[in-house]
Amino acid sequence: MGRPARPERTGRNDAKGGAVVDQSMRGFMAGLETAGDLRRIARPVDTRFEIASVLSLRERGPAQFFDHVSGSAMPVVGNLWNSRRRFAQGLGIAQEALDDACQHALQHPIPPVIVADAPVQAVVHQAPFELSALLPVPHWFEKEAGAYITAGVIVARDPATGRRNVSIARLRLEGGGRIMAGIAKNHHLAMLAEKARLRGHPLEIAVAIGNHVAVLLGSQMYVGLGDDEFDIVGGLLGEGVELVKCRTVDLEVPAHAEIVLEGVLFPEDLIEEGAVSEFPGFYVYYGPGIGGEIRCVTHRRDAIYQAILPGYAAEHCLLGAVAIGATLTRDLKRSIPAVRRVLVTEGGMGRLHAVISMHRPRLGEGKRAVILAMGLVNLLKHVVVVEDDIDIEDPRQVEWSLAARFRGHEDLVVLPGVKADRCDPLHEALTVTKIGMVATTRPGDGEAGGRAEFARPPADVYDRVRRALDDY
Ligand SMILES: Cc1cc2nc3c(=O)[nH]c(=O)nc-3n(C[C@H](O)[C@H](O)[C@H](O)COP(=O)(O)O)c2cc1C
Ligand SMILES: [Mn+2]
Repeated sequence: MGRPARPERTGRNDAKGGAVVDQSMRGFMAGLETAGDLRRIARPVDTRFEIASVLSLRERGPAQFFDHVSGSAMPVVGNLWNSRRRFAQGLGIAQEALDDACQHALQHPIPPVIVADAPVQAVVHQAPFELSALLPVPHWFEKEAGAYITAGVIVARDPATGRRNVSIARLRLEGGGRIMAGIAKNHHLAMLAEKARLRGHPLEIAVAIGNHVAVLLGSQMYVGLGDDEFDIVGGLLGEGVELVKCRTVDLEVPAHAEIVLEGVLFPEDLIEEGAVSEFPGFYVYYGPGIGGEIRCVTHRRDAIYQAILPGYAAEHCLLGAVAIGATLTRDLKRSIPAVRRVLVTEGGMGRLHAVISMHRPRLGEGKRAVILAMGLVNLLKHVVVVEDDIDIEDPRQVEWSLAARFRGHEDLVVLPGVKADRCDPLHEALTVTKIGMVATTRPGDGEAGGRAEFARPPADVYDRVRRALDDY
């Protein structure tokens, strides 16, 4: 089986010596604005619930750029990466090539490049400061106790191995430079915090805000503990992501980001979170999060603050969906070569539902794929398997498969009482019923005279018309 080739890309710049690809978020925004796909909002907006309301009412269309945020000199951009099409545009490829680009990046990671000077360090603020005065951080939802940074890509180092980790966790502002991070226990960042706690040290972190989609998408890839997500970012960009050394912590951050926060997490310092929104759209009550402190903020001279609408929202769901789908495609193919592609769907909150396409699976092989996928990704609970004649991005075709190829008595897999993710809205004592539906053909389907013989005009006429279709 051929390895996916790196798709052709556009959007290169002519910078001498440095990056060939524009690694900034603002470069992409300029292109969007030219294409009429970025809406500028001149009317002053409040960080308290007003930005949240606009972003949720305009969840899908153009990116939203808030020029005037009350009490802040910094503008805010939201709903920037809210479709698969945008992701592809950001990577300079066609939408159909997004999957292959992710596969290529996972198979051909490219290490970062360290640069000496970075636009993101043009302005430097040292503590003490009031973070909410420096940054226009939105307060999103009514029952959440404070404002959350939602697009912060957190860089940290494993205290035991020194290996880097890159991921997103929302950070709540707690006053002054204080923050709180609610991190799932199974995430690498939580493991690093736990290692630091056992050593009796704080965990240094650096948080990059205002990133190229490659950085956001790379941060979401399910790679192993010790694997540097920045290498995947490089694979997505087609060149090493440019990093600059932080001013006050022993970490490196994307040089082309808009804003960077440098500081520490105190793993012993637990702060009760209360209600927080999660991707199912509901409030959840996870208990205590980890406290921390930001001691230095650097940013571009005219920095733009990026906000990702949390909860059941396209951008939040899709960043996870595309990354989880890509890692599952890779992992399933390794064990079951008939697997072609895995799509984690947006309706399934970008986390809980997947469609797997397979090429002529053997009897029972679809069920094997279902169980393997659920075993690999704790979150997955409803999985549909279809044949590779189906476009899995088209829900109509997937449903057609269920109508035409799925027999409930034989093709349904029901697994009650499987360990669930803490985010599953239906879990009971952290277990849930997981279901697989295998809607693939069986040997003999489609034979002349059978029930699944497609009705078409005679092949000679049909093919002749197809070849000359433009003439009709
Ligand atoms: C917008 C956004 C917000 C997220 N917020 C959180 C969060 O608050 N807590 C968390 O544990 N994971 C959060 N995640 C998911 C993690 O970033 C993701 O699972 C990541 O792969 C974890 O990587 P790690 O295991 O290397 O730490 C968020 C993801 C996105 C896209
Ligand atoms: Mn990781």
